[in-house]
Amino acid sequence: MSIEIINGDITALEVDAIVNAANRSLCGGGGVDGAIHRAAGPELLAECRTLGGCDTGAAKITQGYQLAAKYIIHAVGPVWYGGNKNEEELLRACYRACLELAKDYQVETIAFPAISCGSYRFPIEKACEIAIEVIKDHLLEERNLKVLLVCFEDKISRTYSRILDKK
Ligand code: AR6
Repeated sequence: MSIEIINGDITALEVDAIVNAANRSLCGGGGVDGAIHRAAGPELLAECRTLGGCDTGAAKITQGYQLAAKYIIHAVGPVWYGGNKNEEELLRACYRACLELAKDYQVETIAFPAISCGSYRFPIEKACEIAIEVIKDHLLEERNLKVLLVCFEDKISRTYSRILDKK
């Protein structure tokens, strides 16, 4: 099964699609969202403005503009409020929505940041487990898809490695 953990900046990857950890406005922000908008250039914001925002747990796709990636899949993860606001299911839905879009657009390689693990404060262990569970499930049907889990923090790459080794 093709899941690879890599460290570094998602904006530099030569893949078919990178995923953005966006907010509901889809109009940019900090963290990985800010980095992607800076690297892709202003045409990205122009396209995002036509999309009418995005619900939490859902995703929308745009072109990659100045990125090497052909597409950007903008996913809106949940803010962690303590666990009683359906956060885990929303994060699951978010990963599923990205993978469905990837399928619709014939994406062969997709790179994910750790959605909701920064400003949105999702517990890292839980978020990594959800990501791997949903991706593994999807890979049972989409055997040719290659998935990169891109880590900007050591703690996240260590957590992914541990979970992947265990399963
Ligand atoms: N490449 C890969 N991963 C990165 C990069 C990068 N260039 N930069 C940061 N990360 P966050 P969220 C990691 O806060 O929690 C934004 O303002 C980062 O270390 O970017 O889903 C949006 O507009 C962390 O592990 O996203 C929203 O308002 C992970 O990406 C809000 O933040 C996610 O951190 C979304 O919050």
